[in-house]
Amino acid sequence: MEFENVILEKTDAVAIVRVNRPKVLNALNRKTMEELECVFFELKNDAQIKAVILTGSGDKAFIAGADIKEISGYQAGNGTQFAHYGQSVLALIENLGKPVLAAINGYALGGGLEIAMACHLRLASARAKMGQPEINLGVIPGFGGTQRLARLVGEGRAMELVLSGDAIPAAEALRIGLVNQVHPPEELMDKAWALAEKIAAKGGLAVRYAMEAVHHGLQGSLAEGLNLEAKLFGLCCATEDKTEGTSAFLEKRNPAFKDR
Ligand code: DAK
Repeated sequence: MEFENVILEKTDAVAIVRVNRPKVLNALNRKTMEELECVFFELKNDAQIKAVILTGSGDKAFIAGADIKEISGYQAGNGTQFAHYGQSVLALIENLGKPVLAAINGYALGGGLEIAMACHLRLASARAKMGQPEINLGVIPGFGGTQRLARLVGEGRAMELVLSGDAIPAAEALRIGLVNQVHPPEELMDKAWALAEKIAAKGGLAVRYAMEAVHHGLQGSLAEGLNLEAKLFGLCCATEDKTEGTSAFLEKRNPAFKDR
């Protein structure tokens, strides 16, 4: 399927999704959000694809936020509606059942940082800058930023970023745990690709259950999380991949997982 603002490439088990509006630093308008929804829905249902990289076109921006021109016309009703819609697209990414790696190749601001935080892993270019500048526009983050940022970096740091509107450099983002890795700009995509391929070679069910245990476990108490982990561990034990993985270890060979 051809899209106007999103490019989808698939190679073996890894897909790259590129937001492609470089003239406005890949800002997210409604059409781009709809195209991302279509693309991620397709990737969720594509059994060949086992890991996804999300990035932005050009060398300046990952995504510089929601399209300010578009949101300038919003009133209370369609503002709330847009926020709910955006949150549903980010929830689709977060619950894809396969890892999505954000390759943050430049500015990740506002909605851009929010979409990166809905991804499972974040790798940044050393040139990237990240922040929640919504406060400078008289609004607050509307795509889950107030919630996911605090969960990732803690309440104090999230409060500082959301209230100051300041953007922080990649090195600081790494220091506070907002991104997993920082790389020279020219190496970012190779590093993201290598990590995506590494995860894609694992058993898909174990990857899915591991993501579910970490992510959903954090929503409740420790006891609930441990209970969820035990349940998912039990499900892993019923898979062919567990038989293959343990046999391969004992037979001193590489496992060939089948995601069953
Ligand atoms: N939207 C629209 N256009 C944008 C844009 C954006 N977010 N960011 C950049 N552009 C456009 C610029 O207008 C400019 O267009 P032309 O003037 O060339 O036509 C072009 O991209 C290049 O940008 P600059 O000339 O500004 O480039 P610089 O290198 O000088 O500066 C910058 C780069 C990233 C520092 C600067 O562009 C900037 O500050 N951009 C805005 C960043 C920002 O504030 N992003 C957060 C947007 S707010 C909501 C739901 C969700 C949200 C809000 C409400 N409700 C449901 C109500 C989410 C809000 C956001 O994400």
